[in-house]
Order: sequence, then structure tokens, then C-alpha cells
Amino acid sequence: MTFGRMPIANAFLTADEFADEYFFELAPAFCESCGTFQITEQPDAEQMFHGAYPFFTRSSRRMVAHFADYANWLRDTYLPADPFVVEIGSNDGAMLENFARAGKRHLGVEPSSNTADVAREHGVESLVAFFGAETAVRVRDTHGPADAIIAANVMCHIPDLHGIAEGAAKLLTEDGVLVFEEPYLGAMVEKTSYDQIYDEHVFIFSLQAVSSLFAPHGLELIEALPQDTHGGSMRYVLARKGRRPVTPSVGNLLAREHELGLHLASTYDRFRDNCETSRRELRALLDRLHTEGKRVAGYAATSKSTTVINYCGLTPEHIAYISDTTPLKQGKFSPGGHIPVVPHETFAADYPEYAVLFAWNHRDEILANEQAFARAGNKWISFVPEVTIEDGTNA
Ligand code: DWN
Repeated sequence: MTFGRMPIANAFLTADEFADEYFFELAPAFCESCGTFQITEQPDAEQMFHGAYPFFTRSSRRMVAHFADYANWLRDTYLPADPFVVEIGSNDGAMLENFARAGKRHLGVEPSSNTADVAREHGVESLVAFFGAETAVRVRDTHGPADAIIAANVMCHIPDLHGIAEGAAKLLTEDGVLVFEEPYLGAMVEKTSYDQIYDEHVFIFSLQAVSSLFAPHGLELIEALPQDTHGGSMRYVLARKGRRPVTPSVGNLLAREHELGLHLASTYDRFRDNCETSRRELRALLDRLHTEGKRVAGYAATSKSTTVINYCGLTPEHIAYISDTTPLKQGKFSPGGHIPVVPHETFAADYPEYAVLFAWNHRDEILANEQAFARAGNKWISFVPEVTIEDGTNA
């Protein structure tokens, strides 16, 4: 299937950059032999992750709390008393800060220098690099082997997964674990959350895919734990084959994937049809509101919104502006659709009548924060799992 011509999801730009904007074809595919769902063309990593990368994990308070829980769970379940923990794609240090504060040995490996700088400000030791076999050996030679290599919303960004697996196999101690959590294919298919598909997300994983991708490197899936973050994620735990028991979660969730038909091409034919229905309905709703002269804004200039805006052909006529809390995005335009991004203060000073909830994955946090918007009679527009209008009071 194809979502058509797509810009880089986080390449927010100024008006004088419109003429040179980069586009590629966003075309996902499903591999019936290894079970991966992936995009077939991806821009170069340096075009996406660089010194002005505009996503900071700390933009969601709920995610910061989630990472504190993730760190505690890891410590209690898999770590020795004096661990060395390496995080791949450590961003602004929201996860590793929990180890840094406890005085534990840690290292973040993060390719975007600006987010790594923020991590250092929070006491997180950070190496600006892409993780792979070479970096893994460098880290092992300078710091020693790692008891855990962790990641969150990172593995699905890395096309050379075999390089990651090879690096992990070199860097981990004998009983070390590789733990990562990522948007889950089962949730995406069930909710038609097609906006999880964009340049950075080269894969949307399932247990089936993770098991088969890491097995050739001697790494075995020993536990899987569903997470409600980012609209439905899965935490995967891998260890050297035979070193740790495989928990029942793996068999149970693999059976559930079978029931969902995640191994069948026909499931993705249905997913494509559902995406097209969602597009038609969102576009029809926004066309109608435009005709009626309603004031509509977007809420949160997420990476995901780039897929929605461009796939649905949304313009500033449909969505006058997008409110976002990230200074690096404010004053710029959204990729492809060229919708202005404004600070949250602009939204709060003069509420629009409708707000499209682009950060639907942070729904509870946002609706709770925006009670004044809802109480003033304004409405939320959601598109996951279905296109709906709701008032959002008492959320
Ligand atoms: O995998 C990825 C996920 C974890 O984070 C990356 N590829 C990039 C990023 O994706 P995203 O941009 O879709 O993430 P979020 O967390 O859904 O959205 C973040 C954006 O939303 C930021 O620009 C800040 C903004 N935001 C806001 O304006 N008000 C977020 C919240 C919670 C808010 O209340």
C-alpha cells in the first residue's frame, strides 16, 4: 500500500524552505516470511536525526512518569545490584536519569547532539553516535559489558536491525538482557492508527517479527509486556538463548497474534481499506467544517500528524494552525501541508471551536489539561480508532 508522496515527519520548515522540501514515497509492506511490517523506502538517517531534532521525550509528563516505572521494573526484574545500563536512542535522558539519580553506571547512545545535550544537563552520560556493532565494541572496550541494553521507541527507527542485534550480542554480559518497547503492530491494525507509519518508523513490530529477526544472533524473546503508551506498545525482553527462562507471556501473545491474523497478507488488505475509510471520513468532516466557516486548529505537531495531514490532503484552509509546546517547532510550518505551528499560549488565548487531537496517544493527559477549552463549548476531533467529535468535559 502507499500513503503517497510524504515529507520527513519532523522536518518543520520556514517559508523560504518550501521550494526545496524533500519528499519520498511512504509505502509500507508486509513480509510473509519473516513477519515484518516495514516501509520500503526511507530517507538517510542523517536527514532525520541531527543537531536540530525537534522531539524531546520530556514533552509529555506522563511519559516521564512511565520511564520512571520502566526503570524500576527493570531494576527489580532483570538487573544485578550494581548494573551497567546502556540506552540506545537516549534522547533527552528521561529514562536514564532514573539510573543516574540512583548513582548507577549508565551510558546513553544518542545520534542527535541537541537532545543529548539536554540529557547531560540532567546528569546523564551521553555518547553522540548511532548504535551498531562498531559502537557496541567501543562501549564495551571503554566501559565494560552491559547488564542491560534498553530502548524505547527507538528500535523501530533503525533499518539495520541486524547491526543492532550483532552489537547487542557483543556488548551484553552472559546473562544480560536487551529490552525495548515500541508501537505494536497488533494495536495499529486494531485501531487503524496508520499515523504510526512515517519516515522514522521503518518497522512496526510484532512478537513474530522480533523473534525471527533476533534469533540468528543467538537472542531469544523471553518476555513480552503490552504497554498502553503511544496508543498501544509492546515491551520485548531478549536474552542469550537458553540463559533465562521464557515466560508464558511469549506463547500467549504469539497465539493472540495468530488470532488477529497478523501473519496473513489479507489482514493488511483490510488495514489498507480501513485507512482509506478513515481518510475519507476525516477529510469530509474537515471539508464540511471549512464550508461552515468553523475555526479549526490542530493540537500537537506530532511526527504522526505529518502522515495524517499529507495522506488526507489537509491544508491551512482545514486547519488554521497547530498548537505545540516545543520551541523548535513554533514559528515554523508543518512538513508538506505547510500549516503554521504556534505556541500553546496562542491556542489558550483564543480557543478555536474545534481542535484535531494529533497527539491522540496522550489523550488522557491533554484532555485533563484542557478542561477550560472543553468547558467553553469547544470540541475535540479524533481520528483513532474512528473519526469522532467529542466535547471532552469531565475527561
Ligand atoms: O517514536 C517517536 C515518538 C516516541 O515520539 C518519534 N519517532 C518521535 C515522536 O513522535 P511524535 O512526535 O508523534 O510524539 P508525541 O509524543 O505523540 O508528540 C510529541 C509532540 O506533541 C511534541 O511536539 C510536543 C507536543 N505536545 C503538545 O504540544 N502538548 C505533546 C503533549 C503531551 C502536549 O500536551
